Amino acid sequence: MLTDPSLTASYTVDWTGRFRGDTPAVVRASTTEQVRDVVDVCRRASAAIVPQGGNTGLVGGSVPARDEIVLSLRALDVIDEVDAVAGQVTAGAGATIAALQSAAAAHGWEYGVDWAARDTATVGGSVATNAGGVRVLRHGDTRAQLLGVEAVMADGSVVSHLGGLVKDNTGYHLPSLVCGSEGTLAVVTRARLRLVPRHDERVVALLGFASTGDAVEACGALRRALSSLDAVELFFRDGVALLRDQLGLAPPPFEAPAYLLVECADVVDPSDALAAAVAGLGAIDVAVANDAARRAALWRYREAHTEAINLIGPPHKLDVTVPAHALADFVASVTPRVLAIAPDARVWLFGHAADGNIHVNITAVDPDDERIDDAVLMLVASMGGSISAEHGIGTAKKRWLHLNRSEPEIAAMRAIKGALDPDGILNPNVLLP
Ligand code: 2HG
Ligand code: ZN
Repeated sequence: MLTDPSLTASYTVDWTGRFRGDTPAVVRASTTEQVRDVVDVCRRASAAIVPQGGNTGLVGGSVPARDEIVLSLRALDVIDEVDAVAGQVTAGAGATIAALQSAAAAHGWEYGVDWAARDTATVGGSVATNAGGVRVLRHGDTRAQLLGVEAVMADGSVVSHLGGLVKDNTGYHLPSLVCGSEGTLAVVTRARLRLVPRHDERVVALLGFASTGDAVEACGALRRALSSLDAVELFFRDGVALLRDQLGLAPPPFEAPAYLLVECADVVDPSDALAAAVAGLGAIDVAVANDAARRAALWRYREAHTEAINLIGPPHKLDVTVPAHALADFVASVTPRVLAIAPDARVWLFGHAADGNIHVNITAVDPDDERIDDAVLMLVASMGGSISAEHGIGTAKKRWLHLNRSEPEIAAMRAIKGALDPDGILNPNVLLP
């Protein structure tokens, strides 16, 4: 247990520096029994808990906003032997996504969910937030990988459902409910995860387009043509210039108003299939990378956006989805909407094209100016989109939950929360308005 503020400091602020809090204590559990004991003690003392994994979340969901106890799960990092026949593994909440990837790879499998914070983000946090990332188009989100969880409930009981049965229709599926509940219903200690076949033959292409509309059209065509498609990521000319200014990144091989970064992966080299699919897309230019170093260099143009923006931040981070047919329109209209409120704002757009998931980052404005969030999230809702695609609600978005969830839905969520955590000790300040 850490109580010295110089030791607890890193647990009380998020990665962006936007969300800061305070805590009387950080408890670092290394077994499920210890987690249970902490929950027991906290319940008896009416002390609220914020469960925390890698603390890479971007909506203030893992920071003690109101002096909660921080329950760090990072030390529960054991990854059991991969079941190479079933293609499954049980991983501790504190195992990083990168560690999970290497354990899977050693047995001829991969984990299907991946994103830039892989070296720090943990299995427990990814389950709690239903993390998405760059491969959702192929493998689905975290919930789609989740066969079971072990979790400590608010009453101190431990539910354990780690048998890994793929077909198991025996009532309410607690793992699915806990997944995406942001630490409000249970503390995840272990997860049983589905793996996907390892695809070692990879090719990455950077495609330039004259407009967002062209890029969106191309994304649809690539999805229809390529069964090996792993990722289609979208970013823009101004974001690339920021990478140059803030990180000193060399410019990409060509300039374009809009970029798609496309990755194909298969057991046989997918290069020819990708080249054939790209030929008819109307891209203004194309760069292809086959070897690992050049592939990573192209990926950096996309993955370094978060880091570069934070250097001029902290930003408003709005992680939204809009339907495919509205994506180009959204990209065209969101910046003018923001500038109408804050003429000096800088609006940075990038994201996961195939999911319609755009990360709207806004800098050069007061991080607390909620008029900005209002404008963007209401535009999203008016287009039939979601105010949180993959980052969750946390403390940052709960004021806007009603834009996506009806009164009866919010009432049902409250009823579930009340039933499973009647004393309100599990992450009580996130998610529900
Ligand atoms: C990504 O896709 C992450 O890189 C972070 O979801 C997005 O920084 C962001 O807004
Ligand atoms: Zn993302």
